[in-house]
Amino acid sequence: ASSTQKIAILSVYDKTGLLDLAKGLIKNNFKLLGSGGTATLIRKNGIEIDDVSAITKFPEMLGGRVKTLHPAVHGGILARNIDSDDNDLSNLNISKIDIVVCNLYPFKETIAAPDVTIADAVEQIDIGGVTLLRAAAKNHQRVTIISDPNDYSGVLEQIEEKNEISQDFRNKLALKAFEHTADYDSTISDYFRKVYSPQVSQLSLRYGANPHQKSAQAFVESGDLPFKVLSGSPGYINLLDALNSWPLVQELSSSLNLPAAASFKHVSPAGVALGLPLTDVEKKIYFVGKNDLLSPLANAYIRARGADRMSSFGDFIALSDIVDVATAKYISKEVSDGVIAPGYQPEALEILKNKKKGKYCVLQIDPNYKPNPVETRQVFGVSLQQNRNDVKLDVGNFKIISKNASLTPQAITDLTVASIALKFTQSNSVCYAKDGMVIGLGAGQQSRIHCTRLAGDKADNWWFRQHPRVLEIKWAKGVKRPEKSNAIDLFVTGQVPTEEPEKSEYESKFETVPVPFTADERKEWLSQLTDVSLSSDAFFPFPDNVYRAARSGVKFITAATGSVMDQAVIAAADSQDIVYLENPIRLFHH
Ligand code: 93A
Repeated sequence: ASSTQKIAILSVYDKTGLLDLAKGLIKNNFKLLGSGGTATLIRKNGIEIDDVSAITKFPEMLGGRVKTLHPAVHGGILARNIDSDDNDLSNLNISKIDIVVCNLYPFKETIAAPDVTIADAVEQIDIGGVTLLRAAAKNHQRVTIISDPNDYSGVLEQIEEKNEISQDFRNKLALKAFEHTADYDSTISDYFRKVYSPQVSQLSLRYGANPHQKSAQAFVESGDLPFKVLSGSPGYINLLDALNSWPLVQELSSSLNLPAAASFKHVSPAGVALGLPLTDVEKKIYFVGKNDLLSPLANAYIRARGADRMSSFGDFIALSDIVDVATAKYISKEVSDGVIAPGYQPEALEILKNKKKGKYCVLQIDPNYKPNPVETRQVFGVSLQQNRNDVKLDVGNFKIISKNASLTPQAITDLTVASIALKFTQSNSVCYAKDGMVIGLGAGQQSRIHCTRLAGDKADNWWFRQHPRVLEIKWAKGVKRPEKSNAIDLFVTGQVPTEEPEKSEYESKFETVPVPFTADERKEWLSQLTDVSLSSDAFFPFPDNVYRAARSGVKFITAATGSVMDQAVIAAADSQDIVYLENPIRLFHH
């Protein structure tokens, strides 16, 4: 080759458009070099091309495993237009390569076949091609890398028009090549995770969000999964719940130095609580038996499960501490899907393993696991990336912006519980907390006042469940816990059925049907609910939220500011003598 003649090296598995490209390059005075099959096809069609072995002085070997891996090739590709590189090349009699055309062995297509063996898959791992792509892409300052047949015509057009390829086009082609090799490598590691690392760094799931959504799996791209499956087999939504609820209880427990529990449903908490002692009334409304074992962790879960028994039905549980027998026994009596905790006492694990005929999902999380600070997910084929919301909430240092500034230690605790709960709740969200537990949470509403009402209504229900008339209910024989919870919910929300057949169904649950509350009775009972704390995951756009909260005994609020209505919102709080803390951090979560 004369020193001015440009050189293109071609090595493609997918030979689409190859002949037209080769013809075009020849027409523009390029010298062509090709690997075995590529050169053969081009030559057969009467186009002049040399074998790569003409410059390597080595034959292809190992059945094609080594074709282009040679300093004559990679020196020619990687050399810059600088004197020292030019000297090296001329000393070793190597020519610069200007264009690399390469696409890779069909690894993806190969492993898609049903009976593929590991040996088949291994043979389709392209080494030399990836090296060509990466070397040429690295040196895109000088070299053009074409990895996609769709770019052949664009390259030829530029050569025809101005006898060169623009830097801008070379840059884009280099990016495309890097994306191609990255995608290729991730396909390879995905394959080997499944064959060499199931249950360790990869977990196949029966299906995704719905039974028709196949190919579901959980995996980490380095190291091992941070949890072990001790029993059952988690589903896709179980894992969404587990991986949102665990950091919640971990953060809450370490913030307040008490055991913490969360009861999740559909990726939001139904209940969150600290392991504080239960009153006799609480024991009753949470179905704690006279002789039931209790422990701080059991108390935490009993309260988390009891806040909103309707929403917690079939929950996924997170526990901050090693699970003891008391906690496992209480869980064993409730309808629940699974649990995540840092460990289990052997006897507790046996109890949980026997739940749901062995199908109860028991996960053990590594409490020292630190997730990557950058998190990425895909929606509709587009990747979205952000830093994790790993901010620490320090409610005690939030600024008080109301007239009433008498914050109590209990309120700091409750505002912390509510705010940390919201950090892991689908937005919009508003949370009411009291005595170290969530008593009402409104999640996933587009309107803030709807969150405030929903959470407030839930807090009211929790309070009405403690009314003597509910505590004194005489149940018919054989009525189960969930049926009791459903009937109580109708009773306390004032939705007692009046029409058949629902009326009879409802009444059949009781030995004596309780008399519905009058409006005055409701008002009187609700007026006794007080010292409730409320957190909102973002600012209140209107003062209506504050008035609604006040009707459920809210005396402490923390929310972000930044609304045009801030002043009206604070004025509303002042009118209700509420202590209002400015949360400097918005807590949206999706
Ligand atoms: O087995 S390889 O990894 N060893 C190599 O040195 C090598 N060089 C190019 N595979 C190699 N290739 C790949 O061969 C290219 O990526 C392309 O997919 C294929 C083209 O082979 P042929 O020209 O023989 O059809």
